[in-house]
Amino acid sequence: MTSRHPQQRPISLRLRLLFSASVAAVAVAALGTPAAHAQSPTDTAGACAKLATLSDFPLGATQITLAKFNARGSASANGVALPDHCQVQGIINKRVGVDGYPYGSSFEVRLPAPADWNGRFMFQGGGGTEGAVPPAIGIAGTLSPTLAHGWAVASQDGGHENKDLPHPSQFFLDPQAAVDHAYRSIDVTTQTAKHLINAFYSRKPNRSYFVGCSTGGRQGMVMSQRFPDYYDGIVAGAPVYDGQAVGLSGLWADKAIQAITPAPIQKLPNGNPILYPAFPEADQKLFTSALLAACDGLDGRVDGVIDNLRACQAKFDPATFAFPDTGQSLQCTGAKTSACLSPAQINAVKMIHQGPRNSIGGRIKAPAGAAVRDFADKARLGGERPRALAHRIVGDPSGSAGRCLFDAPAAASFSQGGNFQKFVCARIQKDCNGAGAPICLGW
Ligand SMILES: [Ca+2]
Repeated sequence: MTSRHPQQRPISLRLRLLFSASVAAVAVAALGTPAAHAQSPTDTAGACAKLATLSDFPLGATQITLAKFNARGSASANGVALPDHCQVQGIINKRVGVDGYPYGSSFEVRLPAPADWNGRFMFQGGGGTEGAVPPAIGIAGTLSPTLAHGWAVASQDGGHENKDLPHPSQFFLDPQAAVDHAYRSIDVTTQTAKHLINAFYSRKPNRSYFVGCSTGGRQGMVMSQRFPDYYDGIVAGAPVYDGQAVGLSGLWADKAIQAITPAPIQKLPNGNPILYPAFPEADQKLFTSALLAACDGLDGRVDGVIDNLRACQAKFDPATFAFPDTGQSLQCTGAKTSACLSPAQINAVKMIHQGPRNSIGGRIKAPAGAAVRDFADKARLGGERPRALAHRIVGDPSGSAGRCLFDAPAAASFSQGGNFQKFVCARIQKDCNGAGAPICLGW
């Protein structure tokens, strides 16, 4: 493995080994190699303690904060007792961000005793916007915890700790933290984990795998493009692309449903509104049955799956649809009953399907994955062109601030000078914050 910085070479689109989860599970299970030598638990504990004083890390700014030997059975995961292992924690590039909050890539590496090590290394991918180091026990489907099967495992926090921040999305306002979450944290953690493995076992892993789902799946794809030499195999489960499109579309849908939720809107203990009464499950099922009745057969097979989306979009208008067998219109012509949806519900569905728009009807993000690429932050996804709005939200997007959020791209025209992040925050607050909560957009 080499440890070149991503800027030092062109992006490679080579996908080294991209498995489906099931194929990968079979493949990696067949690649085991016994550890070369064995040590007693006492030796293992001593070797573990020595890692606390290791100094020649590939990244200079590395601090080890824990090097602890855990005896077999002292902890368990998924009902499986964890083996003797060395638990190492640390932080790389600890610093204060431009927003004044502390940042750095915190990581954990768990190393089974040399006698138990199968010679392999697994990186356990992150989830959501990260913000905490998950226990590096080796979450990998039915192989979990892989630590108990002899794997050395690493995990990390994406370069920020939510406990240190006022909001989980705060880190998007620090450019380095955004890059850390995009790809840098998994890069430096990989290098550091392999260094620790080499120090602990006196040899490199003979096979290395990246396993992740959701954000971890995205990280797997980023690994394949930016760091194709790091891993012999990658399991990229349900990779999340274009998080901005997903986030904005979700917020837009919440807005549409919230607008028709009967007042007073109840709230969960955490303050989030309960929007379920606007569109309860029975009404959701009614809509689904109408959609299937209109579109299932358009792909040539009535199988409960709509494969011809374009034809469906051209044909199906929930405001005018009537069930062919009963003639019942989907939209109520009178009072709301269990057999129809109110015009307000139909309108909300059409708004959601239309996707986020600004106040003059301009498209911000296309729904259903057809993202407007100008608004995709490719840096966050591991690509090369960090130029567009990230649309990350700090604060409460409800109320007037939420309305202004969808006009935010207009502010992008002011991005050529000065500190864009602060400017957008200030502008949104100045224009929209009279009755709403503070809101800022990250870059
Ligand atoms: Ca079908």
